[in-house]
Amino acid sequence: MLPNRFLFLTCAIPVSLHNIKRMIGEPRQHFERTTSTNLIAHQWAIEDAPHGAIVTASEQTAGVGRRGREWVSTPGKGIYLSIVLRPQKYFLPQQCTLLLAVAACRALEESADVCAQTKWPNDILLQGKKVGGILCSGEWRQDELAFIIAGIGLNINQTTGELPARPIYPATSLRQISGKEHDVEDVLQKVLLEMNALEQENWAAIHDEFQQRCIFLGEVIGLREDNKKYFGIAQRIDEEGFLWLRTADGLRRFVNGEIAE
Ligand code: BT5
Repeated sequence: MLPNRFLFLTCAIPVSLHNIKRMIGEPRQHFERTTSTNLIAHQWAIEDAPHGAIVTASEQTAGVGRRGREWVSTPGKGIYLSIVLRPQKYFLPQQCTLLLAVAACRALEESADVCAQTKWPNDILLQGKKVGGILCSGEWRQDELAFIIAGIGLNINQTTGELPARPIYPATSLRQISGKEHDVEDVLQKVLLEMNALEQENWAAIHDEFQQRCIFLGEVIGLREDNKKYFGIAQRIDEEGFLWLRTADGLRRFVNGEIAE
């Protein structure tokens, strides 16, 4: 049984994460070089950062992905952005990942003649290659969500040698796909504009756009979770951001995982 507050997201009213209208993107702390924008934003949120505050960096020395993996953050060539969100409604970190993924896809498409796709749970792809990743985490106090830190890394102007080698879904940058250099700050502003625009859209439509953009829905996939591998048909991503997989043993619901092949 879903909490009543879930109705806020499923019906056709704006997502509108916060009661007091605040722009996402203000206030902003920018660092030429820092450890991880997620880490700084988390500390700032514990202190007093309001809903919508952002931390950006030109370079990260300890950028992180899921499970403590490294996020390669080439100086001056990518977007390293973390947003403090204080949702006043029922809103989960994995829903926030979907929201940010849609904003990033739209921003990339506004910046160049590209077609951006998502790969559940947290990847942004151009031509089947990983151009960005999202890391959202929630801070809970008792049963209440105090804040979410929504972090995104987007590769903008990196050349091949500046990105890590990956066996599947190799890394790429917007420049490698579009064939030209881009203004990193300009793309960043587009992501923020889209985040603000999405707050005025309804969750059903945003969730639907994420699914439309997701590369493997309807296909047979292998999914690794906690050292176990599951095979099945990826059926859908539900409104709470879970993936439903039809396996030989029936339907299973996943909140996270690695698409293996
Ligand atoms: C992610 O993790 O994709 C989430 C990355 C989030 C990074 C942002 S940057 C701003 C904010 N501050 C932080 O410290 N983090 C966030 P995951 O799905 O676990 O993918 C990590 C894997 O992607 C690594 O193990 C590499 O294989 C690969 N990888 C690392 N750097 C990459 C890059 N720049 N481009 C493409 N792939 C990369």
